Parts: sequence; structure tokens; C-alpha cells
Amino acid sequence: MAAVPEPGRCPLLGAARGAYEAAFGGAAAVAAWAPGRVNLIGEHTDYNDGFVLPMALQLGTVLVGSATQDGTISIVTTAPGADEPHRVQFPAPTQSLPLSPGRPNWANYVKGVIQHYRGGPVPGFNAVIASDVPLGGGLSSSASLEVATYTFLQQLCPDDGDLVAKALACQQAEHTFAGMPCGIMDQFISVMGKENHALLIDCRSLDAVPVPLHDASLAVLITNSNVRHALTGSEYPARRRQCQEAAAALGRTTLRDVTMAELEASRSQLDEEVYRRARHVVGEIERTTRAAQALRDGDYVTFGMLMVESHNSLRDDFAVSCPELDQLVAAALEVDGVYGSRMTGGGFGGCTVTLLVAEAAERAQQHIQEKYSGTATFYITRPSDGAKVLPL
Ligand code: GAF
Repeated sequence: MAAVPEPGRCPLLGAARGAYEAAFGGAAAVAAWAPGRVNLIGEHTDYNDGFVLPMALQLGTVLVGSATQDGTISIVTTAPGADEPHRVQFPAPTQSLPLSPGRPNWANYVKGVIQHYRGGPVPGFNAVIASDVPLGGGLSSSASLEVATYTFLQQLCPDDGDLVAKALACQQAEHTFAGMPCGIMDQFISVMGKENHALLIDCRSLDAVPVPLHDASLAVLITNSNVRHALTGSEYPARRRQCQEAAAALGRTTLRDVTMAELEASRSQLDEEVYRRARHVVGEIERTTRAAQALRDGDYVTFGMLMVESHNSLRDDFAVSCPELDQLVAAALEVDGVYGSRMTGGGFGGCTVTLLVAEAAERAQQHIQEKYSGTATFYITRPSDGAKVLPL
């Protein structure tokens, strides 16, 4: 597999415009695109005020559409895997009649963003969604839909253009309309992504430092396990609570303020499972800043070693990996030219990310597929810019 097309030239846009004409007649007036992401390291640290190091993908979600005069919002999705029905219609929200979540599920991300939009009032509009981010694959299909929706609305009724506030509004949409108490990483990178760079994001201050990632001898290989275990919905909030419990037991607001030495000294006061969750987070925050420095230094060996430590910690202490992800990581690490590999995203399925010498990419894919009990999908992608308006 898989060279990923540039968004401007991406077939998504043509397909979305065609679908718009078929659904609504006439041509769409505006188009917006927002990327999915892969996190290189810094997992389950964002909601602990820690550091993350994601990059925006060339895979993303497009919204094309036009404002209407009748106060009705009509949206069609063409995204593969979206639940039925694929067309929804509802009145644009007012103060007295706000939107609320319901079915189908995919529409909740759009409704949530409309409800939390910072400009407005949002007029009626027709729109079509198209996406090439695998749904539920751990590459932030949800954040990419949220941020694409927000970017689309900015064309219809501009807000003040504050990008951090935009990411936060999209996160709120996910909390309140999708019931997922996510951190800020996915929405932030989808808004702020920078071509040829990963971003070291401080999830407390929301400062982000670009870290160059455009060495032609290097490749980032994403491997989709194509499994998603049902636990995800309940386990994520459970991990969040355990992290809060650990921080509170140590007299801190978040685990960002806890050192490994303090954690070790307090081990006997903590429930063993809670201690292990905290050990992952405190270790991962430190690994992430070290990994960013290693990337800046071109020290891929250290970076790869930190990726493997991260995976082991997510598997053993944070308990969010699964046999399929462990298999994919183990297989990747057997390939000559691989620096490191780890699960990426929330866990319980989804994808792994592997850093490797570019010329090893072909044989890595072959070897991983041979060793994997399921069917994997591979993506090689460069870091992309964040959300943008697409010219029509
Ligand atoms: C999911 C969440 F949405 C992110 O905020 C982050 O917590 C991630 O899991 C784990 O690092 O993608």
C-alpha cells in the first residue's frame, strides 16, 4: 500500500462535490478539510496536563456545502462505515431550541460542533461529508470530522479566528454530543498540524512547538489492525478516573505535577492498579519530551527505544493494548531498519505507528502482514498541515 494523496488534489473533494450535486442539485459554494492524526508518542497524557507528540495526516475529512435561506440543516455522509441513515435534516439551532445528540451517531459530531460553534448564528445549510480516515481506526476520524465541520462553518458565519478556542470547542462537542471525555490532542493537532513537522504539545499551557520530521531517509508507517474491541467506550473514562484518583491521593491536581520519585515513595498508599496507571502516565510524559529532543537531534535509535518503552507501558501498566496490537508491534520490531513501534491512540484496537528507514517500508509491510493473524491495512504518510479551506 499506500501513498496518501495531498488534500488539495485529493479525490475526496471531487467525490464530495459530485455527491453534493446528486443530493441537493446545484454546486457547493464552500469546502473545508481537516486531517486525522497519528500520535508518535505521549499516550493518555493529554488529559493529565502532560505532553503529546502527534502529527497531522494527509488523510482527512472534507465538508462541501452551501448556506440556504430556510433555516434547515441537511447533511449527507459518504464516509465508509458511517451508521444509517446517511442523510439527516434538522432545524438550525436557536437559543430556545438548541441541538441535542441522537441517532445516527456520525451526525452527533457535526451537531455538537454546530452547537458549540463560537461564531454565528449558524444559518441553514446543505452539506456533504467525505472522509478517507478509517472510521474508529484510532486515527481521529472524529476529530477530523469535528474540525472540518468547524472550518466549514467559519466560511458561512465567521468566528474570531482563535485557533486554540476552535480546538477547545471541537473537544467540547465530543464531550457533550459523543459522550467521550477525550483530552485535547486530537482536535488540537487537526487544527494546528504543520507540514513536515510533528508538534510537541504541552496540554496544560496549550503551547505547541513544531519538531521537524522531513528526513527523506525516514518513514512513518501506520498499520491498522482493523480490530476495535468493545471495551473502548467504558475503559477510557475509567482510566481518566484512575489518573485523577492517583493525583488526588498525592495531593496534586494532575499527574503532570507528580515525579516518578514521589510516585514510588507513595506506592504503598495507592491501590496497585491505580499506582500502575499513574506510573504509565508519569513515565510517558517524561518519555515524550525526551523523544521530541531525540527527533530534533536526528537520534532515531533513541526515539525508537522510547516508542517501544511506551508500548510496553501502555500494555503492562495502563492496560489499553490488545493481542492484535502487540502482535503488530512485535512483528514490526523483527524487521531490519525499524527503529521503534507502538500502539497509537486510545487503544483496544486501531493502529500501530512504526518509525523506520524509508527503504525498509516495503519489506516491513510484507513481514507484518505475514506475521499478523488478521488483515492489516498500511499507510505511509508525511506530516500535513492542519485544517484548511479548499478552493472550489
Ligand atoms: C483518544 C483521545 F481522544 C485523546 O484525547 C487521547 O487521550 C488519546 O485517546 C490517548 O492518548 O484519542
